[in-house]
This record gives sequence, structure tokens and C-alpha cells, in this order.
Amino acid sequence: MKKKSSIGINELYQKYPEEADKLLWGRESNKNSRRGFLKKGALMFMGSILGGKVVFGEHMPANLIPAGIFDLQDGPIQGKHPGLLVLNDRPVNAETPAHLLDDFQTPADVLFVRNNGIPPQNINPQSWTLSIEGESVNQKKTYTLEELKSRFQHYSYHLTLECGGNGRSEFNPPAKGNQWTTGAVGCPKWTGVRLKDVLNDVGIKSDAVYIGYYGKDTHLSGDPDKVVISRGVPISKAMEDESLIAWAINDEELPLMNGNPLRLVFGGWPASTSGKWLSKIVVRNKVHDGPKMTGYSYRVPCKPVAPGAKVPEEEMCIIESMPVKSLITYPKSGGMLKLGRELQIRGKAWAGDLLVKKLQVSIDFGKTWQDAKLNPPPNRLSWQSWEAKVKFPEKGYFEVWAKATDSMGISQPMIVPGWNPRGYLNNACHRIAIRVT
Ligand SMILES: Nc1nc2c(c(=O)[nH]1)N[C@H]1C(S)=C(S)[C@@H](COP(=O)(O)O)O[C@H]1N2
Ligand SMILES: [Mo]
Repeated sequence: MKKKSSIGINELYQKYPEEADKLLWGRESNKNSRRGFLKKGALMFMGSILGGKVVFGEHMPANLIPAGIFDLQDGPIQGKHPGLLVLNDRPVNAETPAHLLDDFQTPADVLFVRNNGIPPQNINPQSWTLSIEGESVNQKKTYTLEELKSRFQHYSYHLTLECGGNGRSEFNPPAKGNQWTTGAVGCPKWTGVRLKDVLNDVGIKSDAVYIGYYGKDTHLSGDPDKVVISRGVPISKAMEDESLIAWAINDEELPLMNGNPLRLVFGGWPASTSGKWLSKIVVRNKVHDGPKMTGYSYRVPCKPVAPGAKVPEEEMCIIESMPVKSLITYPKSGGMLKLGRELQIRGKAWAGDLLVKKLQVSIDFGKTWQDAKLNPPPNRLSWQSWEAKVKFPEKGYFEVWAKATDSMGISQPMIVPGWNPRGYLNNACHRIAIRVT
């Protein structure tokens, strides 16, 4: 059975109406009764939640959810925006519709969630520790969260976090896994300490080639000894200025679902490298080999293959920097516009370790392109905002397409690129529908 705390109020009422009433109203009711027999105390308690006396409370049927409760809810996922699209609820996976990514700094409650296991319960930041160990450290060292915050300088960076499988739903033949459309991406401001400062404080050996992370989430099987996911990055990426051990998003503590109280953030690389609920980092003298680091996980064929091809394991390569990509975040797809009026368009563009140097839009399915105004990023590895104005020549159905080009001159493809067995790295152009009337 599902944990009740992990389901929404509607589902709770459908599955456990009596218990739900008890939870909400503070005492038991009878399925067919009204709430009239509830004690005054329960009604007053409910009133305090709803912001006023429930005037005709005694007439309200039992097992009916007060409508005002919905306004108080933060959606089906703890601490997250109700507009997220839930792809899976065990483990929790939810993506962000493009129009909710219009802020330059992605709000914490809007950032997508990709869990491979079950987030830890009852987190106590006071007793949280991070250990640095592995064959390539001189000596294991453990820091409390407080020590990390007090002993090292704090840095904030806008860092783009994108799941390697973002866009997977478009591959054909289909790839198994979360069927992300466009929303497994975001770019909040992250605050923490530099991973390199901590690694230098511990002292790493000259044979170090990779780091790997371990988090406090638990395996879906319930086996406490089974590691959910343990990935990492080469030591060169770990030692970059922007590689953070972070405890804050947009100056607030991390949402539980995004790794509270501590996580890694490697901007521009598959977000699977950014370990959540971080409790241990290992410094390795070889490529890290934790769960989901090997085999077909987060790897693509080293050389392009035909769609549906069987690829031997040894011909799969680890994904590093993510490819150039963009989103149209305003307007929302499906809007209408009066003929003759100009349409304001806005969006974001990012390119892994690189800069985006050009953003173009098209209203004729890519036949012609018009340059958008592209803004510089506030720091390396941040996405960039862009805006454009377009005019439509006549009434009818149009699509607006956006195409970004990186500093190496590589552009987004207009259709789904490079099929691969697990459906990673789809950076095809984003498009929205507009009806001109
Ligand atoms: N401990 C832990 N870290 C993790 C994961 C996880 O399941 N457990 N998922 C990874 C994957 S695959 C992605 S895409 C990102 C998602 O980060 P977010 O949920 O904060 O958006 O976290 C990564 N870090
Ligand atoms: Mo991911």
C-alpha cells in the first residue's frame, strides 16, 4: 500500500474516506452522515484552517472535501507547484510545463523532480554530515552541514539542471523510462560551497580521476543496503569554480524533492550527476562505477546508430556536456492572436558547457528564420533569456519554432536527432501553436 503522506487529497478521499475525514476534521465521521454530529471543536479547528468559521458546517456531508482546502494545497507533490506534470508517483517524477519556466530564475517549487528512489524521511539538518572518502583521498574527512557553511566561502551561481532523458517521449522506436516532453529542465540560483574547496581541504591524491556521490534516498525495493543511484563526474569537472555543494535555491533551503538539505550541482551536465540528499563523495582513481554509471545508463552510442539498432555495451559512451537547446516560455502554446497584431515571444536557451551565441525563430516551419534578441548569461553554465517579436501574414494556424546555436556553431536540429537505446539528448527545436483570427 502507498504511504498516505505521498498521495494527494483527492486520492486520499477516494481510497480512505473515513481516515481522510478523521485527518481533516480531527474525528471520525460516518460515511452516510452529515458532519452535524462532529463536536464544535472539530468545526472550529476546520474554521481555523479555512480562515473563518464554517458557517453551515453542520449541513456539510461527510466525506466531502471543503473546496477551500484546494487553495491551500501545494499540488500532489510535497512542496511543489500544482501545475507540474506528474509522470510517475513512485518514484516521484514530474516535469515543468514550458510556460512555467518564464522566470529567469526558476522558482524552487516549479523545478522538475526526478527521483530514482524514495526521498529520506525526517531530515535533521543539525545532524546531517558529508564524508569525503575513496581511494584517492589522503584521509577520510567528515563535515557537518554547519561546518561546511562556516568553514568555506559561499558562492551563488545560476546553473542549468537538465535531465539527460529530457525529450525522451519523442524517440521512435520509443525508449523505456520517464516519458519527459520538454520540462525536465530549470535554472535556479544555487548557493553553496565549491566542491573544489572542500576536496582541496581534504587533500586528494594525484591519481584522482573521478568523483562519485552517495545520497540518503532509499531503494524502491525497501532494501536499506541497496544504493539507488551513485554517479559522478571527472575530476576536471569537479574542480571547476561553478561545481557546487549546494544547500539553497534562490536563497531558500532546497525543497525536499530537490535534495534537501544538501546536493551537488554540475551545471550543463546531465542532472543525474547532481546527487541529491548528499551524504558521501568518493574520490576515485578510475571512472566511478556506482549504480547507473555503467552499462546503458546515461550513455549514448559513441558513434551514431540507426533507430532501433542493438548497440554492444562497449560501444556506449558516458554523456558529459549537454547539447544546445531552447524553450519558448511565453506565450503558452495554443494561444490566439488578432491578425495585424505583433506577438511578443520569450524563452530560454542553454548549451551545456558552452555559450549560446544565436537564437532564431521561425513561423514558416523553418523555411526562414529571424534573429531574436539573446541576452548574455549572468555566469558560466546558466541559461540565457531571449525575446522576439513576430507578425503573421494572414489568418490561420501557425507554429512558432525556436532554434539556438552554440559558440561552436552547432544548432538544434528541427526533428528528433540521434536515436539511442535509452532515449537521451533529444534537443530538437521547441515549437508552440498560435491561431491567428
Ligand atoms: N540521491 C539522488 N540523487 C539524484 C537522483 C536520485 O534519484 N537520487 N536523481 C538524479 C537525476 S536522474 C536527475 S535528472 C536529477 C534531478 O534533480 P531534481 O529532482 O532536483 O530536478 O537528480 C539526480 N540526483
Ligand atoms: Mo535524470
